[in-house]
Amino acid sequence: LESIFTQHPEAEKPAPLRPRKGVIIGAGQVGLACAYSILIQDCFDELILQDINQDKVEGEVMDLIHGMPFITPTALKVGTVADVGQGADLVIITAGAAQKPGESRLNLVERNIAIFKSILSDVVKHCPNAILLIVSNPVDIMTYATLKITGFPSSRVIGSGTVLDTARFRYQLAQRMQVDPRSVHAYIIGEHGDSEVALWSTANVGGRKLIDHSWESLSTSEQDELASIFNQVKNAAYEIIQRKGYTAYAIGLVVTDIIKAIMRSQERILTVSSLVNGPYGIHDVCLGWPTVLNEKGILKTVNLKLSKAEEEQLCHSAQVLQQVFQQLNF
Ligand code: 6V0
Repeated sequence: LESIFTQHPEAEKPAPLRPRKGVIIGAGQVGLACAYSILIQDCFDELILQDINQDKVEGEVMDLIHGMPFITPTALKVGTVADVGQGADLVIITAGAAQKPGESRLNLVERNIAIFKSILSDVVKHCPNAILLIVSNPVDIMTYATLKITGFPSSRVIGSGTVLDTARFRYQLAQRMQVDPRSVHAYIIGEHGDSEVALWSTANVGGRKLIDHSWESLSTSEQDELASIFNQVKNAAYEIIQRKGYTAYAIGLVVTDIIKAIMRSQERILTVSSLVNGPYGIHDVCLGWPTVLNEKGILKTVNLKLSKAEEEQLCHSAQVLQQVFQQLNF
């Protein structure tokens, strides 16, 4: 094929640009939904998929690669943080064990922590400057465990937190009010799970608060309506898993949004999970909180002004997470 082109006699070699490199560890349902969304939104120059199931990850990469002519190309590879993934900017962890019949949530956490310990020793060795984005559940516990295992600065250890729950909340409210979800400003914080907290006191649309005064000032039917919206948000994953066995597409888009905020230094506010130390007497626990992200990871967090009820719910959520961690053999 050499004869197709005439090389320019004075063509200069371009100075090598440092490629934006990402690694996804765990190419299961969630890892692949992330990979697909990351590829079509052009987040990295190089993306590496790592999984213990070598045949599966090879097949997935072959399948994805055949779509490259339709998108801005990314060098997509099978590999690990110890080989082609060395020096990655971002390492996304979606690896995890699935719950076995009869197994408690705590057993699952212990198995996932064992998996994380084996994965993270290579990450620390070969990607010492990476930002880590944890997606595996229970995400707040796994984010805290990652912080302890790696010793990385807490500004570089981020969990997907309640970004997905916040998206579900905005979607439900938007449906009810018939507006675009992007015009609804409302957050879910705390645990990504049963103890999460809806910030009703600050929820607003078009500059108008959803609750004018306090929750107590609402009528019973108004309270019931809002409570039902929040329950749909909280139970969304159970409802989906009951029908199709897992959730993947929305978390894939969530992860991509977090990655774009970091790689493009957007300084966006997202309710990621990270180490919280101080506000409302909450110490030494990772949970979802409105956080500003840039190319260095976490830049700053919002000083929330919570209602009394929200404060109590958030402190309870922090306690739930701390209790899980205390029961672990860590
Ligand atoms: P899955 O489809 O079972 O994929 C897990 C993958 O991890 C499999 O391909 C495994 O082979 C792989 N794996 C296991 N051990 C290792 C290891 N040591 N190294 C590399 N790969 C390994 O699960 P799925 O993709 O559905 O879910 C993954 C995780 O994401 C689970 O913990 C979910 O609970 C969690 N989710 C988190 C969400 C969030 O909002 N944070 C949302 C949805 C799911």
